[in-house]
Amino acid sequence: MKKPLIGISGSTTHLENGLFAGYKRSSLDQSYIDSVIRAGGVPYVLPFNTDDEIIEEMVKNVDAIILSGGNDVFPLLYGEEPKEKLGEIFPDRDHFDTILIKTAEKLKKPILGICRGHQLINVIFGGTLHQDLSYAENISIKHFQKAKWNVFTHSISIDKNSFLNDIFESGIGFVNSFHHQIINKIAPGFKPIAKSSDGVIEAIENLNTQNLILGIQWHPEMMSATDKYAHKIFKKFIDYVKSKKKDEI
Ligand SMILES: [Mn+2]
Repeated sequence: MKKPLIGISGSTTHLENGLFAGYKRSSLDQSYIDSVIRAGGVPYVLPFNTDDEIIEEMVKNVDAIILSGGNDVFPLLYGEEPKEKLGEIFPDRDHFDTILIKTAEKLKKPILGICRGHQLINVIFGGTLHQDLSYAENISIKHFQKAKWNVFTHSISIDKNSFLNDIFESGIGFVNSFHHQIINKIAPGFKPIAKSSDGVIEAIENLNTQNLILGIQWHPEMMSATDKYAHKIFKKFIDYVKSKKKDEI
C-alpha cells in the first residue's frame, strides 16, 4: 500500500540584520519532516500563504495534516483583548492554519495539532486559552523548560479511553514542555485526554469517531528520534491515516 501523504503546516521567518533583513523565507523545523518519515508517511510542507483557494487546494492533495508549533494565537479569535503577557502573534498564520483545519475537517482528513496547533484547534472549535500560564489558577510546574528539546521534564496522566492509551500503557507519560499558553475552556465536542499534575490540559481528542482530530501540547516531534513514546504518537497517527484510506477504497 502506498504511504500516506502528510501535509505539515509551515511558517515564515526572516533575517533580522544585514542585506536580507526582512526578506521572507518559508520555514518548518526539520524534526516534523523526520518524524513523519520515521513513522511511515510521506511529508509535504504546506507553505504559509494568504490565498484561501490555494490553501484549500493544498489540503485536497494530502491525506492528513499536522499543524506545527509557533506564535501565540490571536486572542480576539476567542473573544479576548490582548493581555500584558501575550507573546508574539501572527494573525495571518492563524488565518492560514484556520483554513487548513476547516478544510481538513470538511474533507474528513485527520488532523494532528502540535503545541500552537493544539491550542488553535481548541479555539477554532469554540474553546478558549489562557494568554499566559500566570492567568490560570494553581499552576505549579514549569511548562517552559530550560532543558534541551528532546529531554522530558514533566509527567502527564493519560485518559484510559483515548488515542494515547495504548501508547502510554502505564497511564503515565513523560514529556518535554515549551509553552506559556494553555487551554482554558475546552472546545465543545472535545475531551481532555492527558493532563499534567497541576491540571493543565496537555492533549485533546474529538468525540466524533469518524475523523480523528488530536491536539498535543508538548513537542513529540522534538523527541521522536530518541523517545519511543513520542515516535509511537506519529506512528499511530499515520497508521490511522492508512487504515482510513483503506476503508475508502
Ligand atoms: Mn506542559
